[in-house]
Amino acid sequence: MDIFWIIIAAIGLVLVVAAVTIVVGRRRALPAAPTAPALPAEPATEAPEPAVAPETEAPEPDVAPLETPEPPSSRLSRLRRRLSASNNPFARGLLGLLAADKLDAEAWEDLEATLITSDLGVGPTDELITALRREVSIDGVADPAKAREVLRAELLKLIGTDTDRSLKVTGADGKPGVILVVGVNGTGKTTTIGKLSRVLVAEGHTVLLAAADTFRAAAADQLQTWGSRVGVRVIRGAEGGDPASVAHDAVAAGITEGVDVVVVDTAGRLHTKTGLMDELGKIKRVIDRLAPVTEVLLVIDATTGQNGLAQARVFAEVVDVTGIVLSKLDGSAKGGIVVPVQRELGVPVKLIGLGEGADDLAPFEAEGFVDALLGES
Ligand SMILES: Nc1nc2c(ncn2[C@@H]2O[C@H](COP(=O)(O)OP(=O)(O)OP(=O)(O)O)[C@@H](O)[C@H]2O)c(=O)[nH]1
Ligand SMILES: [Mg+2]
Repeated sequence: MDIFWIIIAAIGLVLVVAAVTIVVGRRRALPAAPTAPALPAEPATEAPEPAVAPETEAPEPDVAPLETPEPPSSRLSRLRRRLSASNNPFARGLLGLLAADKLDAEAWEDLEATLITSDLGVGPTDELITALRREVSIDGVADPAKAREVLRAELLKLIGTDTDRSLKVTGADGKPGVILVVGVNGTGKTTTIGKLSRVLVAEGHTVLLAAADTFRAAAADQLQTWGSRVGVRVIRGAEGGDPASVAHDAVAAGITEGVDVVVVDTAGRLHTKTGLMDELGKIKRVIDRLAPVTEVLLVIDATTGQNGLAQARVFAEVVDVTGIVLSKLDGSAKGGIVVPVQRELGVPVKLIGLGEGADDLAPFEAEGFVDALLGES
């Protein structure tokens, strides 16, 4: 009997121990939620943002490295393809003549039509055809090598080989040279000044630009973009401000800073000749009082032909132009325009624009131009 009770007690003890073990074990397995407040963990665990951005996050300096413009002397050879027959009706007409094995009346008429279409003008076309007929056409048969030679010589004669086409960029008495750039709107003045400042920089000159086209703020911005690429400063005024005062400030700054050349951009959008005369006249007078204008460049868009030339003539009447920039001679250009432009305005073409690229401006040079038109000899 005693043993029976001892066994019952032992079983009871075992059961109690087992129950206690299970309960304690379960408790341990439960998440320790109450003791560790794990709830809104995000804000607490992330490092607090510093109120002030750390020094290391300062914005990158917005200064692009300065560009090195191409030396002007190598440009025409690089750009000659843009004047070649595939791009230019003038060159195409001339080469068509060279390719003809027989120069009959029809061939001469075709050539004449092409030359007129290429804006060579009626007078120069007559002169060229007369000279060619005299020298090339022997018994109605053309000798292509001879034709090329004569053509080259006659074109050079029309364009002029002993003309001084250098830019006057040096002022007197230690003052800067001043280049005033004028022309009908859209012809390429601002672009030309941008490209020209690169030519001047490549030649080792120090340059200052004057945004005296105060019609639109965008005009000054456009100039600034060009200038900043080669480290050239732009003096600008308020939109709608007095262009002459911008030109004055720029030339005055140029004198104080001792720069070599100041280039002045102007607006082309003047509707009356009187308005144009007043504005350009005032700009020029104001500059001349400080440092004489050494060069007045008239920009003419070669694609506008005789019409563009007629518009350009108004500028030549109100200001003494000393050189022509013939822009946009690439693409649809009509190279023949060089001849009437010089003849009618009595001023040499000094620079040609051959594209929208930064270094697509070349010094004009008769031999290089004619050789580019006629292709390799
Ligand atoms: N293809 C080609 N485009 C050119 C050349 N020169 C200028 N242009 C383009 O002609 C357009 C007008 O040029 P701008 O320099 O703004 O002309 P702008 O005379 O200053 O014009 P305004 O300030 O309005 O009087 C631009 O799109 C130039 O990129 C060139 O030689 N060839
Ligand atoms: Mg402009």
